[in-house]
Amino acid sequence: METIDSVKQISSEIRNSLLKEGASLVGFADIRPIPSEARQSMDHAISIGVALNPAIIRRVGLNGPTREYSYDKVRANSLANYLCEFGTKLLTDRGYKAVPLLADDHKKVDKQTVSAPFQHKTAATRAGLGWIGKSALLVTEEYGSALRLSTILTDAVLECGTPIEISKCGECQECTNACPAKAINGTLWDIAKSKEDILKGRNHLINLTNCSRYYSKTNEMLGIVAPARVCGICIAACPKTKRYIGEK
Ligand code: B12
Repeated sequence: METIDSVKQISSEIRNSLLKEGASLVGFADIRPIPSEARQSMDHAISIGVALNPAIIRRVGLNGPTREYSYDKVRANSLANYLCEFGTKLLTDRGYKAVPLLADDHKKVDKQTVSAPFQHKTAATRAGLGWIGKSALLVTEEYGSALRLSTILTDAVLECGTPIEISKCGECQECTNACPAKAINGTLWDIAKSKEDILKGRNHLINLTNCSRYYSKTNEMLGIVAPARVCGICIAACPKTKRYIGEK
């Protein structure tokens, strides 16, 4: 039986270990509002964020998609995957169940709905790490959207953050105006829509066809192949990202 002290202790041990191993952000989430099948019957999640290289993101803001960003995406995914497996072992060594959901989980994406079985951004907002921006990306105070995410689902009781359910984008339209594909509608994230149907929650924010078409065309010209395909213009345009990369 967990006591408040034991929950605090394991949470701080896991957080500190992940930060020491290279995580940029770590949060604990109560994910019980998500359908049980999607969360594999686990009640909690650990959200892990790995920041992208600020100089590389600055150049995406100036030049659009680049090969160097595709390499940095692979680098950040690889660290996020390592941290995910490292954290999973910390939990299973203590007798808890833990399921690692890796950063590069594109193979699990349903082609019809263009969605994974569980969304990393859901764990992140539930952990209180940030909100969903007009870009449909997670926006954090510390790194803006310049983060790759991985998630650990677990039955361990953890000291959970306060979920963020309201967008803090306000009147800002920087990502909407920057997107060359006109894929961003410019509307505020409405969690009621996401709760009703997560696809509806995303589709009121972005147009996937426009996003994918632009990214496929530019990546082909640059010789970038899946799974390293990138755009990143909406990441670079966010004022919170700009603060992180030293542009504001
Ligand atoms: C399929 C996919 C795509 C597709 C579709 C994008 C989409 N938004 O669905 C395409 C190919 C277009 C794409 C593009 C990009 N992607 Co992508 N993609 C994924 C993937 C593999 C699955 C996403 C998914 O399931 N979509 C279904 C929709 C419904 O969910 P969602 O939009 O991802 O998340 C919603 C829920 O989390 C919900 N939500 C949030 N909080 C809560 C709370 C509650 C209670 C509920 C009910 C719901 C809820 O709101 C979110 C917004 O719609 C994820 C990895 C993953 N497993 O999460 C990466 C992921 C979302 N992509 C990512 C990135 C960075 C990109 C790109 C910038 C590409 C690039 N590398 O340059 C672009 C940006 C496009 C954009 N503006 O959204 C990152 C996002 C990181 C971040 N900071 O937010 C992820 C998480 C990968 C990672 N490991 O870091 N992607």
